[in-house]
Order: sequence, then structure tokens, then C-alpha cells
Amino acid sequence: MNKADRATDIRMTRREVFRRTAAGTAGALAAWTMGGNAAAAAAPPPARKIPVIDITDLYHPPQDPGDNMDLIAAYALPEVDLKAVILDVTNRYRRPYVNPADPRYDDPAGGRDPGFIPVWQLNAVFNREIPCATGPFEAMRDPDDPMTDAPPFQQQGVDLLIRTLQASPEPVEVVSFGSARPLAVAWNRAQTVLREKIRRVHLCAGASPAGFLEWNVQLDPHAFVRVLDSDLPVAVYPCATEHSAFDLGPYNTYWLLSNLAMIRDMDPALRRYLVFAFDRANRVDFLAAMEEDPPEEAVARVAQRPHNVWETAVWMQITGRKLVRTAEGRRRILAPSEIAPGDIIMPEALIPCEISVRPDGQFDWREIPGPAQKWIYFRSDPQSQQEALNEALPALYASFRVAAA
Ligand SMILES: [Ca+2]
Repeated sequence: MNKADRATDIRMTRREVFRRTAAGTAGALAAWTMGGNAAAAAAPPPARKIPVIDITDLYHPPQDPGDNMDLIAAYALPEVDLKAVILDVTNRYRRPYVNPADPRYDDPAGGRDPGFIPVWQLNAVFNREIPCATGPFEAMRDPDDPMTDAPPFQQQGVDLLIRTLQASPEPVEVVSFGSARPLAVAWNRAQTVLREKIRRVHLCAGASPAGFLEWNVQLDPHAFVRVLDSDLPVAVYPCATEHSAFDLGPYNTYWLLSNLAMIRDMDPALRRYLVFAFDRANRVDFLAAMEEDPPEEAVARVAQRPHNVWETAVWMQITGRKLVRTAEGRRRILAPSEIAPGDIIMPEALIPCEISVRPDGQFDWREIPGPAQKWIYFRSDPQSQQEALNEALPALYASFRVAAA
């Protein structure tokens, strides 16, 4: 697609947004809307934390260091009670992977393993004991595959997911930032537990509209199909549009953070953790590395990197946080209790829908009046959202502290 086509496409997308704005569930969603009231501004933060299980395709050394960065949110957001981290690893990417017949999913930088080390680093940094285990490395053979013959070591992630749900007194939010294989396999083994104990699955994968086989889906199409075809409550946050995973559409989550200068404003321990990951530090004393500042040239290298982000929308929906422009003109990601009169909210929503998924993992959806068991993510103005998040996400990450509250 050339640039002119892309520009036309973006205009079409905008028209689509305005059409939606005139009618339908998203009818209330203009570009920015007034929010907040005096009572909300004075309200205390919620007393009960939100239980979350985080399924992530986190590797060490990193494949997408965005997964390392995103895991900080799971530990640091004050609303979140992180119950477990399930590592979702695909064997193909544990080694360099090059496919001349289809280079779209190549990763010649391979040579990596499940991301235990970044999880132990954050456990050390935050003084937490979040359990962590890996799921099966190979793809499912069909959507009903329970994978009971996978090696016992690789069973631990599915077991931890099911056990954590069983042990929770209340339903849990389950986020999935990779293939969704651990969740699909757990569903094939323990449907009653998952039905009772999952409040909602937040599935960060796929493309909308259909037309592009997105990375997380191609990792294990059967897993994605199984989760979408289940009767679990699932909110889908497509990474990609029909063109690519680096596109700004109304129904996908991608945005570009222009640089990582924010690491200079972050808690020193979190800066060490991020520089270790992004700069692919090769020291083996990975916990001592959380106690010593990295060389300035390493910090400078990381700080100037642009960074692709797909995960912000998931955390905002789970916590109820909003992207706002404050009366002073600052853009921030705020909890409802922090939103003041005069703050302007960037509308985002989960639209109730029906989803029909194809065997290759591409899917179509249709808005329904509700009640629904499936939802699709919607943002009213992707370009303005990206601009605002370039200020708001650094401010949020700079606010994170590692000391226990
Ligand atoms: Ca990921």
C-alpha cells in the first residue's frame, strides 16, 4: 500500500468513526468528552484490588521488550492485585527463525527462553512473590487439544492458571498478550473452573477489520479460535488493522511512543530493569543488576529508542482508568477518583458484539445491543490518542514506585 492509499484509508476510518458517533452504542463517543464531577474528584480510591492473571509472551532475552515494559504495569498499578504470571512461549522463536517462503514472521535474533528472569527481577524489585510458570512450547494440534502429553515442565503454566483461579474467592480478570495457548489449553481441561472464576478475558491479539494474520494469532491459530469460540466472556483488543500491526485504526490498540526518555524520570530500580532488558545486558547476576545503575551510555541508548505499544488499552479497561486532558492542558491516564471537573476524556469503549472466527484465526464481528459475551475494543480518535499517550504513559510510568504501599 502506498502513502496516498494509506491517507485515503485513514480518512475512511475517520468517516467510519463519525458514522458510529451518530448512532449505535458508540453514539456517545465524540472525540473528547467532558468528564468528572466534584464528588468523583473527592472520592477515595477503591479499597479492593482487582485480581489479575497475566499471560504474556515474555522471553529472556527479550523478543519484544514491550512485554518487559508492560509487566511493570501489572506489578505497579495500585488497583491491580497480580495473582500469577503465565509465560506463553513458542518453541519456534526460542531459536533464530527464518522462513524464505513467508518472511513476515521471521525472527533471526532468536536464542531465548521463557522470561523467568524478568519476573524474578520484578519480584525482587517490588518485594513480591508472584508465582510464575511456563505453558507448552509447541502449538496446539487442533482447537480441542488438552496437550496432556506436553513435557511436565511445560504443564506448569496451565496448572498454575487453573490452580490460581480455583483458589481465588472472586472472579479474576485474565489478560493474554501472546498466543492465548495456556488459556485455550486450560479451557480444554477445566471448563467449569474457568466459567466460574474468570470475570473477563482480555485478549490482546488479532486484526480488525479482518485481512491480516496478526503475529499473536499466527503463533497458535487453534488457541485463538478456541478462546473466541468458547462461551467465556472475552474482550478482544486487536493489535492490528487489516493492513498491519503498526497501524492506527479505531478497532486496534497500536500506538507509537516516540522515545523512551521517560526512563530517566522513573524509579531507579525500574530504570535498571528496563535498561537490562532493552539494552540486552549479558551479565548473569541478574538480581545484582537491579541494585546498580547501568552505564550512562546504556541509559542514553535506551532513552532515544522509539517504542511500539499495544498493551495500554487493556490496563485502562481493567482498571477503569481514562485518558484525559486536564484543565491545565496536561494529558494523563487517571483513575475515576482522580478525574476533576473540567477534565476532558478521550472516549474508548468495549463494544458488545458477536464474533465469528475463521479456522486461520481471522475474525469478523457485529455489534449487538447486549448483553454480550464478547466485546471489541474501540477508540474514537487514534491519532489524538497517540499524541496524548506520548505524554500520559511516561507520566504514569514515572509515578510508579517499587516500595510496597
Ligand atoms: Ca507480546
